[in-house]
Amino acid sequence: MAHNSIKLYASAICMNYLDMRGDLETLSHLGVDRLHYDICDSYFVPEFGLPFYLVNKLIQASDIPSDYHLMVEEPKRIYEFIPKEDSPSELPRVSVHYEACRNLHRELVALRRLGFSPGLIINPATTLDHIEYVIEEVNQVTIMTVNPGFPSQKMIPQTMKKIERLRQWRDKAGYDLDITVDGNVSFDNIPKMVSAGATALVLGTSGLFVPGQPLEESYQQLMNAINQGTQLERTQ
Ligand code: S6P
Ligand code: MG
Repeated sequence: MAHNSIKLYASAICMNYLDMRGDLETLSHLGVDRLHYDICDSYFVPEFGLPFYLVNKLIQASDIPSDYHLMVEEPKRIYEFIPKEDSPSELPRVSVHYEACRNLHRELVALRRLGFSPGLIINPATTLDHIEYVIEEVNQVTIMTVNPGFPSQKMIPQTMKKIERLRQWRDKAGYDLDITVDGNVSFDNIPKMVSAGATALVLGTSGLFVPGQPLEESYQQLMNAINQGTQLERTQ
């Protein structure tokens, strides 16, 4: 579902672990576009993320398309564990980090060959120049607005410039790709992110799964923040 044409990805690692089925039903009802799965190897980032046995359960229990964020060194080692979904309305999107791949082009081509929609993610310190020669292989570029690894961090302000530049580059070249932001996508930061040119938002503890607050209430705040962003003049 388009929300003012901004896509919403709910970050599964931030769900209520004691009522995941309830959260899934609400997210489905709210019409989120994808469930975002943080997969970690405790090496690229010092965390373990979501195990595939839990991811499989969530996939079986809902028909929300997937968005995998592989925070994993040499991610081709784990492609075989990514669940093959039955007749998904959208191909599962699988994104790898520029910083984690020795042969990035080969990894991205392999993802498409395996039936996934390939995506690429860059860390706050990585410039856009690094992805110039592979951008046409992907359906999504994710700008990390925090360093990867954990929810509940503070957005790094310099990353806003990168969203703007990527949007200008995409529009000028006519690339058909999602510009996604991940990290502290909060009600306060969303207007800036949307006006900078983001087309998809990864929503965690600061923009959807706000502790102690029902998802429906967060969703209303989220819609207001997106509307604010779309009404602001596009930043240059
Ligand atoms: C961070 C991870 C994210 C978080 C999510 C947290 O390493 O890639 O996907 O799970 O963004 O959101 P928040 O609002 O707590 O920063
Ligand atoms: Mg993530």
